[in-house]
Amino acid sequence: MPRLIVVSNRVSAPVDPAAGSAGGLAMALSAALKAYDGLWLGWSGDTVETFTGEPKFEDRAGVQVALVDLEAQDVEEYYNGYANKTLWPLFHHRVDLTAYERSYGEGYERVNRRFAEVLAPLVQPDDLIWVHDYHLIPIAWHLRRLGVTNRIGFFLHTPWPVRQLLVTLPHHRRLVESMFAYDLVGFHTEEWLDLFRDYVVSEARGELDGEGGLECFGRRVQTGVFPIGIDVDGFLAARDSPLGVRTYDRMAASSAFRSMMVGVDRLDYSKGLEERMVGYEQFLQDHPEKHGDVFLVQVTPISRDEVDAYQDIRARLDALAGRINGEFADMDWQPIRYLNRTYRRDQLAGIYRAARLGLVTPLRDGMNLVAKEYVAAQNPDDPGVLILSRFAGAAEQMGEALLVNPFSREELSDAIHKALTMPREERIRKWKALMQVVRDTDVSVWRDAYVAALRAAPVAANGDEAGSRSARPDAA
Ligand code: GDG
Repeated sequence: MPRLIVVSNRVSAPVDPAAGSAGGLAMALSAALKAYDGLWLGWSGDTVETFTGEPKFEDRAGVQVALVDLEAQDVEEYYNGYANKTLWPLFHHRVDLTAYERSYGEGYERVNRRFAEVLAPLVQPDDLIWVHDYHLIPIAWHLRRLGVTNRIGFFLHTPWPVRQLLVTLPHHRRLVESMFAYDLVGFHTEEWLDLFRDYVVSEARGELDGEGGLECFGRRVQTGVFPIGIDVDGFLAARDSPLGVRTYDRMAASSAFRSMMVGVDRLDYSKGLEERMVGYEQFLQDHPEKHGDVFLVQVTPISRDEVDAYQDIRARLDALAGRINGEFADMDWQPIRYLNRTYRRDQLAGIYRAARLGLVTPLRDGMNLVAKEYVAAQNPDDPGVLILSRFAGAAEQMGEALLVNPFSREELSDAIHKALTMPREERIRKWKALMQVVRDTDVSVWRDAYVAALRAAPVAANGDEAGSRSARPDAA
């Protein structure tokens, strides 16, 4: 088995896997790398006065990591700027929040080049290189220019945007052309891959080769769909650990004679948190008889707080949760427990298990692992019901959930009522089908399928040749 080099923006392998970390990519990659002789390279999260290009090597719970420090300007332009203020909102169809600053694009290219310069000397002839997410799309192009001929794959954890929105990005064509320096480009769902193909064919005049490949810009890239999953056994072990069980007991006691609903999401405008609360408010208005019988535990760790849009949504959610509690609460009942903090993974598993209903209602989401964790945590004899947005990538696989349009408060209200009154036999039937999907597509299946496809991909790129053959302009 060749060595696997994983590259992502942050190296967020948790020091203690049972504690976990709030982020889908972090949890998936640390689970994926456990089984491989590998190296994980990315930003340390620290800044330095002057970029050195010298990574720090560490062992994190059995995973070898190489940490790169960046300059403050890099963090501002590449991370807070192009990644979080440009590509993230655009890829989640929030053109209203997308910033189109030239300096962000320059910082993005600079940091991608820097990462490539750090990585190139570490690469051995048989290594496979697997790049993750929108932060690092052009890194393969820079690696090719530095003469790296290894197989390089890219996986996008977010949705791919529709062509009509992608073209609002200055230099959209250059971004897509960078993806043709890879040997394999992977997405979570057929829908995201279709949208990528649509751009390549309709905007860039590329062609499908009939074998899962795309030809464009004088090059060919293999494409594929690889739905990510969770580490099912690891998650079940966390659920059944002493702290997982204690948390379940605590939550079960605190929800005696009441049905608990749970939401777990980073504080992000893509997760549909406002819409969820408004849908729940509608439910409370539609069903006064349920007052006092249900409550929502919403676990929402603060995320990307240096970006204005995140501060804005945080303030709006504080106000909304406060308003709903103020309007409906009684002396012994509060409809929403809104928790801006991070819990350990084993605690989360216990919380999920105690919840009669899992609310996963993003407005647009690459996959969404919370949906899979909620299902995995349930008691097979008396499982809860998953309400899932049809706009999460997970909906492509999890059709047995109650699928909803999260933009409709009435649909959300009806789904909550349906879930709370669903007979046990129906809950068990749905849960079994969903659990089968969660098991069949767990994180090791995802990793192995991707790595096998990368090893099998026809080699398209050839070091210097790839760099020089490409017409991709160098300037930002
Ligand atoms: C991106 C894509 C895609 C959350 N709060 C706590 C906590 N979490 C964990 C959850 C889950 C993870 O964070 C969130 O994963 P998601 O998949 O829901 O979402 P993103 O972070 O946006 O992830 C997404 C994913 O990448 C993988 O490809 O599915 O579409 O946007 O594991 O449990 N974990 C702990 N405490 C918390 O308070 N320990």
